[in-house]
Amino acid sequence: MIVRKSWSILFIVILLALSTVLVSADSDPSGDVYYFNGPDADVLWELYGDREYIDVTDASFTTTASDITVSLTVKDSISNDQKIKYYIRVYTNPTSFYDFNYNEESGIATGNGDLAGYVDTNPDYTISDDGKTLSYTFTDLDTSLSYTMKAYAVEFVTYGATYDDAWYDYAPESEAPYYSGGSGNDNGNDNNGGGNGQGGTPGFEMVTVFVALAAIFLFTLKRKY
Ligand SMILES: [Ca+2]
Repeated sequence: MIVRKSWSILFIVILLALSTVLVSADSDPSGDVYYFNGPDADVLWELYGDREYIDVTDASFTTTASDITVSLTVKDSISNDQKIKYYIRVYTNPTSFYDFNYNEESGIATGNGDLAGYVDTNPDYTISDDGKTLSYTFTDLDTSLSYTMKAYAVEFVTYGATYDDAWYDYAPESEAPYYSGGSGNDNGNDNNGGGNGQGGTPGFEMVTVFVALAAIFLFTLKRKY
């Protein structure tokens, strides 16, 4: 009787674990904002350094059975300046993606390419109590697909510009147009996070699998002793 009960609980634990979350997170150094000199410049991108409100420090997405929650954290706080925009994308390929964009206290979420059809014109986004993290949950998606994240913050020099002089910060760094694929050859102090995010492949943390394995281990111990 006890054995059967144990196995039932174990089964439930495994089911719960497998159906909960997959987290992919990328931290990003601070002080690594780049300046885009405009489409006609000889040098398009140069390291700028610190820039309030758009210095991304973390980007992550969490996948559940039907939803994907995306988050972007900046060093100072999410700004409502009209020249500042925040973009978070999860994509299955370069032309198929879900986008969440935020600017001036309003946002929009869309599906594009193979993922077209998702439109949320009044998205229920959240900003954390400390003002640093912007989050949004895409609902009722096919979460069995393999998603990759790309997030960035941009501050345009001129209001209304869409491709002009501006400051940018990307996470992970490998998604940036100025990413050179290595460390130490971008004039400076970027990529100083050691192995964290270097190479930029978001690592899926199989948190739930470890939970399940730990549960199995504990139940086995209990049954033996
Ligand atoms: Ca940064």
